[in-house]
Amino acid sequence: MMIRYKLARFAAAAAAAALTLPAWADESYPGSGWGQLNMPRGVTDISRRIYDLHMTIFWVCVVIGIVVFGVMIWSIVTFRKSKGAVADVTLVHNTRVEVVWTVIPVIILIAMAVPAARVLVEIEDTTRSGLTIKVTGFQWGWQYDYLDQGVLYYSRLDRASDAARQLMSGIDVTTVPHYLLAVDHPLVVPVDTKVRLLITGADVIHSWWVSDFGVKKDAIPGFINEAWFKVDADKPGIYRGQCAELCGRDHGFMPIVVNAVSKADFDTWLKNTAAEEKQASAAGQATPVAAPPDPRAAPAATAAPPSAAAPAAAPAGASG
Ligand SMILES: [Cu+2]
Repeated sequence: MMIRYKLARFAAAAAAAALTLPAWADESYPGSGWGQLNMPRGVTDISRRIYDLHMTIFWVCVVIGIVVFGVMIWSIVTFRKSKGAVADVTLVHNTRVEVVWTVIPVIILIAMAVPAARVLVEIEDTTRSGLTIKVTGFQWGWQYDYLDQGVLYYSRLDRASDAARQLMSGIDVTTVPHYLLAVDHPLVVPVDTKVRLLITGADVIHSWWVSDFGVKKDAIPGFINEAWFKVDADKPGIYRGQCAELCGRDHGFMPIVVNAVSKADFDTWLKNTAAEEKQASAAGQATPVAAPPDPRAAPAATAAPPSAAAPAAAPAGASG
């Protein structure tokens, strides 16, 4: 009786907790409420394929769980001692049962491996891209290098978030728009274009992660990792991500923002930015105009990113 009462109380508490879940959700995020319990469907074909694969495997697991736990609970209840059940101690080996419980899981695994391998191959296929951008993670921010367009700039936490995050800043972070998820210079890409990313790290391992694109790739010093995405033609917009590899003190303060724009807008932006950079280098400035004037830790900040270009090649070559 006591156990039944305790179980009922536990069930009531669990139900109450489940009902309050949507209240925890931040309404400023897309897919708020229950949607936040799952991964987003995203805005690229590959992100949707990853999502569909994830849901397929999830439902396979749900069915397996129901069958296994169903048989288990039914057996426990039906063959209990109080009903006069006596344990069978003679059954030590049954070839037919063993073959069945080996073959069925193997078939299930193969059935799951086929669609998973297909999506994986697609994820790794970076050929036929329309734009190549080298992404270098550094402590703490990102450098974007449009290799064929001669545009290079740094992307760091935006001023408002940076001011609010300081110890005893006195700023109410809930008043800062996109707190810790905004940058000074977002990555700008055209929609409906296969964008190839060459991802590396300048100091420690970072990870470039934008869940709406289905991209999460480690940025490792001395290595170039590849990734790609192609934003739907009808879904230009701002997409946010974060560094997904614990990379040190300010790991939580190097967000990623991608501005997906129409092809025409992208061309205009590219032309303007390239012209600005040319002007800046003609004027003898050490850093491109697009790089944010960074008031904090000026010597350290300017010293770190330029070294970003070198280490990718050197250590890899040295270590063979
Ligand atoms: Cu990082």
